[in-house]
Amino acid sequence: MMTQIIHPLLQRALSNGIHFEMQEAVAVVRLSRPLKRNALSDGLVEALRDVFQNLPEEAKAAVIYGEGNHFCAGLDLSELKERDAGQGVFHSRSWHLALDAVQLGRVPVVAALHGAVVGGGLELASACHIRVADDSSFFALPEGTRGIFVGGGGSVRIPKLIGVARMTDMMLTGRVYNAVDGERIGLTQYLVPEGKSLEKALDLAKRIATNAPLTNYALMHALPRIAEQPADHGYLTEALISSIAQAAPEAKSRVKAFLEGKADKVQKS
Ligand code: 1HE
Repeated sequence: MMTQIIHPLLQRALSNGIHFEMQEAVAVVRLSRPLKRNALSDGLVEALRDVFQNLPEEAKAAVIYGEGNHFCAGLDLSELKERDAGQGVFHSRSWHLALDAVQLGRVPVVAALHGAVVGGGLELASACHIRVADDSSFFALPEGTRGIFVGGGGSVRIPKLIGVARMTDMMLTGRVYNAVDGERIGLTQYLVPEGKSLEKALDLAKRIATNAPLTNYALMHALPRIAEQPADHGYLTEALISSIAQAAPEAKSRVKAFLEGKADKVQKS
């Protein structure tokens, strides 16, 4: 059962094409411009930033999904007006701020994908920590054919998922990946039957919400940085963050519960 929470800091977001509600400890964020296939207008990008920068304290994980038949059709092309180079830089940087608020916020974010996940929509999905696709999902970067380039952090995030060669191919040739191939190449981590991605994403987010907050924080903020450090720096950063995590009272009580036979074992899947 969903309960709607109108957080004062989220008011502007709500009037700009975002729907927001809490389900237990999960913030459920819906792109809500179905008539425009959830195309990301400047207002919607700002709204995303506001939502993820101001999640209620009780949120321990988040899910983002799209209303209608598609997750997101990318940049709202009707707003693509003549911009000089400086304005273009600021526009792209506004996307960076918003999608950084998703990726580097307070809680892990699970994207529930269906239909078109294209252009800026794929950039948004790439800023999330887990991507769950249903069978109807398809992935493309039509920027190449529109005569533009990714501007929402896609050239940083997407090659980390699928490699530079595959992203180059998508943009040069307009290649579209279906849901099965999207999972095969690493665009998504989960593939579920059509209509089931939101349910699966919510299950995962509820589970994530039960983790020790410091572990989730380390996974969001330390792991990606460690992975980009030279190995000797990475080992030191890893040692520091793991020692901080294991010193927390929450870690002590969880390990104690396992040793006393009171916590779940790892089960063969
Ligand atoms: C839009 C947009 C949009 C739909 N901006 N209005 N993204 C693209 O190049 C993808 C463009 N969109 C599509 O290819 C298709 O619309 C979809 C495959 C996503 C969906 O197809 P469909 O048949 O369900 O819908 P439709 O009939 O194409 O669109 C319905 C309406 O949404 C229609 O408006 P209407 O007033 O005629 O009803 C479309 O014009 C509108 N619409 N997509 C504006 N993207 C930070 S840089 C990021 C750079 C990019 O993202 S470039 C890639 C842009």
